[in-house]
Amino acid sequence: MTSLQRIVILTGAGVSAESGLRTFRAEDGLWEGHPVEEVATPEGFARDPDLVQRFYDERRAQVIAAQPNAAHIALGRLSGEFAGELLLVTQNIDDLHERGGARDVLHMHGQALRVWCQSCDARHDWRGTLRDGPQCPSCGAVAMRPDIVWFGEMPYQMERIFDALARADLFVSIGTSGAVYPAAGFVAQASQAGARTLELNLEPSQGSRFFDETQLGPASELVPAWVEEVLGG
Ligand code: BV8
Ligand code: ZN
Repeated sequence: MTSLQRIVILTGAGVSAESGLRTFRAEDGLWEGHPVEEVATPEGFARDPDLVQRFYDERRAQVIAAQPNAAHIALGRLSGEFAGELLLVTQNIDDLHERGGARDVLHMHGQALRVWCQSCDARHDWRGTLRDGPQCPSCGAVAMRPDIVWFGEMPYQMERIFDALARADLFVSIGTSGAVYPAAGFVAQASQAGARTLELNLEPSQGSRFFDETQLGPASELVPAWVEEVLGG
């Protein structure tokens, strides 16, 4: 696999499923009884800020309690040992890639362990709760929300992602249903730019037809084997 110079990886909730963090579309599309789009939208936050703050307080605690699994650890190894260029983009808001050893992870949908002050625009690492209206460490206002990209909001660092997709030799999608855009469109962009495309997923995704190759199985098995292959055994 030494011909590989530039890899872009996109991960979704499936890579953290075996760490006990729930995926989005496994059950009836509800989250603790709420349609995801209801609690993960600016309108939902405006309508019922307390509900949304509690929803993310709960997610933050779950992320802190979770442990990285073999897939996160294998990607951490790749991040450290791959001689070419690697961009690891995740849709996940957990920090399990980082705790698995990955460096420079691009969280296109934000992070559970960060908050964003709507008064002074500062962002802070945050492991506590927001339900009790804590003051912003920078400006003292009680105006912090989760630093998470909700439906209808622009994902982070899209230019950087598009540039990497345009130059990639290989695009790998791991543990995502291909249901949410713009992430779901990355495979088509990579393919049009001439990259080979590989999907590692428990079941076929909505975009499986766009991939050159799809391997079906749990990430904790498929990802370590694939990393081993890339790093030349
Ligand atoms: C934007 C943070 C525009 C919140 C998230 C109609 C058509 C097309 C698009 C739209 C449309 N209407 C609206 C849109 C746009 C919308 C969208 O795509 N909606 C969908 C529902 C149709 N997108 C947006 O709003 C995005 N923004 O478009 O902005 C814009 C333009 C200009 C100016 C301003 C704005 C923003 C989307 C981001 C929303 N935030 N997350 C939170 O986490 O609480 S999205 C959320 O769902 C996740 O972050 C994730 O990205 C996304 C998809 O979830 P997945 O990660 O794929 O997880 P899922 O459960 O779906 O699948 C898991 C997969 O893993 C499954 O395939 C399963 O088989 C597999 N699996 C399970 N276990 C394992 C496994 N695989 C391996 N091993 C296992 N063990
Ligand atoms: Zn502030």
